[in-house]
Amino acid sequence: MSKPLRSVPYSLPRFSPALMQERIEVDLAVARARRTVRSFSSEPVPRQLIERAIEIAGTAPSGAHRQPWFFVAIGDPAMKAKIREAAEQEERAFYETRITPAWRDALAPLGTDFHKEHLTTAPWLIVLFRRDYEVQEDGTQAKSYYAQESVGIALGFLIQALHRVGLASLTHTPAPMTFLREICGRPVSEKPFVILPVGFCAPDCEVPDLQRKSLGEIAAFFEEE
Ligand code: IYR
Repeated sequence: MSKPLRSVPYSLPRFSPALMQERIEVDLAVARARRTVRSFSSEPVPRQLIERAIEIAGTAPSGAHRQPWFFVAIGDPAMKAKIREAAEQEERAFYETRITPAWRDALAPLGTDFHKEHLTTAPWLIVLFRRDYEVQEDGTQAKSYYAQESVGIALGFLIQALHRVGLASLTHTPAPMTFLREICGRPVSEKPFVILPVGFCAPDCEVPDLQRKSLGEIAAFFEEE
């Protein structure tokens, strides 16, 4: 049986109500300025920034604190080319045969197709793996809990951390993504979750003019009268 962890004191900084409001307004404006980008500059991005962003992602909460994620950051052009080739092969099959009419209709406003230039243009590809169990030193397996949810939260942290320093990203999920395990040399206990191309926006970058749902459309509040 695992022993309970020792408890340590914890507190958060307290801000005045006005400062709390000010800070959250700033954070909202920053969040609203984030867009998923498909057009990257090939300008290099220092590895240190990618390392820090991954460390931020690694602070995400996880089921039973199993931290069921692994990040593979790829800046090597040959490896990126290999990933692009495999991804485009899957995407071509998706767009030509596997896609359903409803899905095609849903993607039409975004104008995506099987060409995945961003996989070789972006200076970094971060491949995020979901770890379903961890093989311990004695050979037994420690299962992850809520691995899918935990990795999703970590990805959210990662995207936001990159955005806050002016780096664009794209949540790219070719299906199936099993080729990533082999290219990245990961064990069978890990499933590819997403490929995240990361970099600066291309100078001529454009994004679809989409609208986000309003607060009233995404939330309900119940308060004491
Ligand atoms: N994986 C494909 C298709 C695709 C699917 C969804 I859902 C998107 O929001 C966007 C694209 C592709 O990357 O083109």
